[in-house]
Amino acid sequence: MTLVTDVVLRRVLDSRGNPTVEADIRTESGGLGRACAPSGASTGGFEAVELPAREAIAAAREHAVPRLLDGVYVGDQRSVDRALRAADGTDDFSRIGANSAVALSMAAAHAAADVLGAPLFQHLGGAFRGDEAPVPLGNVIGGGEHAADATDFQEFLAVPVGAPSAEAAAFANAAVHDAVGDLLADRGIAAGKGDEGAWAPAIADSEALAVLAEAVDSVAADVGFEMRMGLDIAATELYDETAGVYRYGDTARSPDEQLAHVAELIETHDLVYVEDPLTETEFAGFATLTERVGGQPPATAQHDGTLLCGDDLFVTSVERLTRGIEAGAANSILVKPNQVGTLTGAFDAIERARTAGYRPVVSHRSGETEDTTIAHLAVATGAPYLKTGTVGGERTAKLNELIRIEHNA
Ligand code: 2PG
Ligand code: MG
Repeated sequence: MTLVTDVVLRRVLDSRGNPTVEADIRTESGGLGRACAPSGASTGGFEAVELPAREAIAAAREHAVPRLLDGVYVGDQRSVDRALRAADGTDDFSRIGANSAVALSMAAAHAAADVLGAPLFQHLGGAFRGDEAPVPLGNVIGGGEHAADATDFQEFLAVPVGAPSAEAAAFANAAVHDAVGDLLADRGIAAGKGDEGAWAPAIADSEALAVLAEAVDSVAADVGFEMRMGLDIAATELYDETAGVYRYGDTARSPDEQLAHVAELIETHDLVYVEDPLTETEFAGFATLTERVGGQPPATAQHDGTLLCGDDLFVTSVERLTRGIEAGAANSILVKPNQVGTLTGAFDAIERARTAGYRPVVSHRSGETEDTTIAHLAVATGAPYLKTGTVGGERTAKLNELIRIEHNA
């Protein structure tokens, strides 16, 4: 019933106007699944390899498609992903490209859901999901690799911890985005938008935090539930490996100073979420920081301390996460299916995280499409957070899908 009978790969546009890979998978019984690969700008050094779209498509047509057509059932996701791994034959998908792999892996899952006539999250295991939908994390101010001449930190996030629903949270984040725009205008600060639709003003991180705090407080007063703040520091991008320092424009922080700076920001601003505060090889530094702030208040429904999330540190890899768990590094993992190349890889990372009490945060990439798979993945796995921006069609595609899922629509 669910045997793969046809696979099509094409180049489509992503939100930066770059080519990305889209996959269509058809089944024997007429099921159709379609998915697109996202693409990062601040990619971790240990991620699975993205190839130029044309190259990835050619390689996948040659190596992966024949295997998928050779008796693979879309309903058995592990066997789909095993076929992709076998077709690739490397550890990092450098032969067929993690972009082709993830598009095919996700398209197979969509095809299986289509055959079942069920929403994707149910096929992925969401029949036993809890009552709570994931809370969207809203990137409202940003710089780093996502915008030139803006903040040093990559993302300043609104975190609607007290939202009664994902829908309320998504609208609250959009209201914070709007309020930040007004506050920047009041201060006479011009700002365009970065790759994820966040405001990208040329201001210091401290001023961005002050503006965000004001916006979050005013929206919290309006909506009547608790809103907090978070950061994605994306510190790998700030780290100068040769000099062994974190660079902030003309100034630099040693690894100890960086750690102390982040700990102080968490304490002063009651940050509830901090991603990649240190560079991607700093398991020991992550462990020190986690010990210092990971189990402390602020307490929220999602966690009883600040979530310290590893993105470049873990790259959705069970092996790197296990190393982190053993070292006590971080207490949360960012989950991006394209970092590992398959849905199975993302699921296994989430499972490993859960057994160790690490919170999984399912995430978009800075380069996105209208694909909504991550909204289903977050719901299916009961992830407490979904990081997927606040405004812009490729971001609202996921948020609106989350709202539909919450409404059982
Ligand atoms: C991140 C992501 C998404 P990119 O660092 O978390 O916000 O950015 O896709 O550029 O790696
Ligand atoms: Mg990140």
